[in-house]
Amino acid sequence: MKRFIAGLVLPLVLVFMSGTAVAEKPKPSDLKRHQTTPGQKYEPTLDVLRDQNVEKPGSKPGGPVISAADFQRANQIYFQRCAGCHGVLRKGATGKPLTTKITSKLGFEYLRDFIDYGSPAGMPNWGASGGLSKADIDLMARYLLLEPPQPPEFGMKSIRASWKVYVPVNKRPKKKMNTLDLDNLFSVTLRDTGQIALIDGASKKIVEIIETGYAVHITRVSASGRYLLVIGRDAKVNLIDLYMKHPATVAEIKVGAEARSVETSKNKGYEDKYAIAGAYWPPQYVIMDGHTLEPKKVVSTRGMTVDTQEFHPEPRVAAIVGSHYHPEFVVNVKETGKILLVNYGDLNNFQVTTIDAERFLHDGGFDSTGRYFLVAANARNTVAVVDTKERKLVKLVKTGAKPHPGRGANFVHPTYGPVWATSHLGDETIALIGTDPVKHPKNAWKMVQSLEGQGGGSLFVKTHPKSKHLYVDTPLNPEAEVSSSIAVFKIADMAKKEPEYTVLPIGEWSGITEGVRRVVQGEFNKAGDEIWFSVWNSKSQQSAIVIVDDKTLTKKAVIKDKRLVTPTGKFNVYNTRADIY
Ligand code: DHE
Repeated sequence: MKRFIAGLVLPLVLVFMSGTAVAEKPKPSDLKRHQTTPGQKYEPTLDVLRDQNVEKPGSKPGGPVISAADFQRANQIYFQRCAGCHGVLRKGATGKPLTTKITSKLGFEYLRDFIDYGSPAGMPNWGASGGLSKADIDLMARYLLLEPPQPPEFGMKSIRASWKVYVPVNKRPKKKMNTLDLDNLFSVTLRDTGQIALIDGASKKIVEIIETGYAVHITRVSASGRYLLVIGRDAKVNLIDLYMKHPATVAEIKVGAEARSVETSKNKGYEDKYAIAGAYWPPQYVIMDGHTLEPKKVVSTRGMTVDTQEFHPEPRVAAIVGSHYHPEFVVNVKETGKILLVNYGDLNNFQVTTIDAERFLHDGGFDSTGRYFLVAANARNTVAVVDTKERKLVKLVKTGAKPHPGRGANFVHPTYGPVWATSHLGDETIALIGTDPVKHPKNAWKMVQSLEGQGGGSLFVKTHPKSKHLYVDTPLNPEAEVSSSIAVFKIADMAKKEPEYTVLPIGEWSGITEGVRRVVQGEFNKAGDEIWFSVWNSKSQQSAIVIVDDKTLTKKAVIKDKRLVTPTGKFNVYNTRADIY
């Protein structure tokens, strides 16, 4: 039976009626349709910008009166709850623009009621759900009638001023000074403490806790496997040297005020040479020296959207991967829908190939050969495929509602040959896209199968070349049983029309009884015989990592440690550097 989560499909928007604006309290029978869904909540919260003090713009005559303190409070709410969809500058992103030209037409009462009740088209019901108090809703309606404040830019001067080298290259070890099995080490995001835990794959013991940026997000690994690059939401990049007796940060830098992505150069001859980080605010990417993080070049992503070809003032940088075919980074620009092939071969005669793809690019990964890059344009229910060898768009493939692959999962399907998989935030399906244009040309770049999983609210899928299984998480599903468990498909069973899946009760296996126990992001060990899942509770509650034996699908180990606070992403050093997923 198919189960859809109503409303997950659509972005967080205010819907405007043309002409005179009327926002009515929905009828009681309609209130359910106005309920906020998990997909609506999975939008950027710009917590770092939230805490920056910005100047209050002057009110126009007859405009709302807000004290400086109220303005800062409204600003905090806006950056935390609204800017992810409506944009930092209120010019619109996945949500509609909220410029004063528009809001002044709508008027205070309309805005107040809309914020209160939301809309079935995607605007959360902030008041009715208890997300905002009546006083805050009133404040936000007045705030939207003021001109938006502009957070500061962060150009080369600020970037360079934030750059610190703690251990210069000539003071670093010439060879590995510890006994760690680096290839089977896991870098684990401890989201709410702003740290990563390095966990030994064999003993499952935490070997190091390292301070990183605020609400740390992802780890990537340099081509040689020596350096970890970790990015926080405050746009701080940490370069961690795994050769030191005790792996530690050797350099750090801030590339902006808000960021989510980081990567290193992987092309032959350029291994470890460069690093790159992409920012949400200001909208820009920064190319750095791979050994010291010295900033070399900062490039803005502001520009025209691919479809309407209108100017977008704040297109955020989403996923970045390092090409294996050219000295290039593949940089995905979210709001304009452009995929940039940024050539680092000659930074003085800088070349960028722009591929028009689809708006709202978010996350993605390579196919099994490392040649094709597949990225989800999530609010457009599309996966864009780029050939990184020929440097061109191959196809835009329609999927289910709001695809969210992480880096996706590659395996050989019993009927269709090599495929890449993504699950979805907005429905329960898992889309399989054929990736072999040579031996399976009929299936290439088509959704060859849509599997039915546990439910929507999925973020990550995972398998390994040695595994016979595909694992699908559902951490944002509203049902506790679904969000705390994993669905596993046998790849061999996919030859059937409606393959069944096994449910692994990971939350229960963790032995934790408190909290929501959201189970998120599977990651294999180097050997490909076990998969690790985070049991992600809130900061004050116990979390864990549960390790599953891939052959028997049984619990193998549980890592619990008081230092393991809000573990989310896990990055096995070998699999991450070799792009195995
Ligand atoms: Fe992520 C990857 C953005 C919320 C865990 N996340 C990514 C990428 C982007 C992104 C652009 C791809 C990076 C790359 O490949 O270079 N994430 C965002 C957001 O904008 C969003 C929706 C909201 C926000 O304000 O940040 C968001 N992300 C989350 C979470 O809440 C998650 C589940 C928990 C956490 O730690 O924050 C989360 N995101 C992850 C993980 C990856 C990721 C684990 C890497 C997956 C991989 O396999 O590579």
